[in-house]
Amino acid sequence: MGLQSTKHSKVKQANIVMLGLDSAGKSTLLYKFKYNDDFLTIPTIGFNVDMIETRKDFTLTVWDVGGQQKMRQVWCNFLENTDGLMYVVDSSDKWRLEESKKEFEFILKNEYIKRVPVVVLANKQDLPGALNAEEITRRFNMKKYCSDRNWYVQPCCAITGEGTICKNKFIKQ
Ligand code: G3D
Ligand code: MG
Repeated sequence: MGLQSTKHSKVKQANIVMLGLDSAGKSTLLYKFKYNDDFLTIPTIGFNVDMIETRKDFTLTVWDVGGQQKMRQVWCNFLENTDGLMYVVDSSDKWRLEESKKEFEFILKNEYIKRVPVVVLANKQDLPGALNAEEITRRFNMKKYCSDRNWYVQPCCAITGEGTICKNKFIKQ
């Protein structure tokens, strides 16, 4: 796998799958990446997909897959040809943190994304009591569960866009 480019085009392209529980902020992040704007989101039924031009010659195809219980069962169908996984966490939702972690651990076992780099987006940092990146790193057992791949935990706020542009992604920890 890796970056794709064709003979006739110098544009490189990578497939990014964005997962996380419902309401973590995936669709808000996607709109922020794409339009640098706020959107009124509605719960995603199925998935959204968008191309994001990061530079003139580099495009990310981002798959934003619904996070409701029913959709989690089909997450694995989106993982073939994935170059990077973005896992979005509502850092302020302590009640569902364990549930989110379980889904994360489960998806990491999938063969298609073995050794694929992971960025955990510790979203909703603007909300009171939100766990910071260090705490999410610890709670998600990143060092243990991602020991076979490059990973990074990025604190962010999809509403303001803070933390959504990071130069050091996919640093091996
Ligand atoms: P999802 O695609 O992961 O299911 P959405 O989540 O993007 O639909 O977002 C779910 C709700 O969380 C939305 O609010 C959205 O505005 C809010 N949200 C997303 N990111 C942030 C953030 O960084 N900070 C705060 N405070 N809210 C955020 P509603 O009210 O429409 O349900
Ligand atoms: Mg959504």
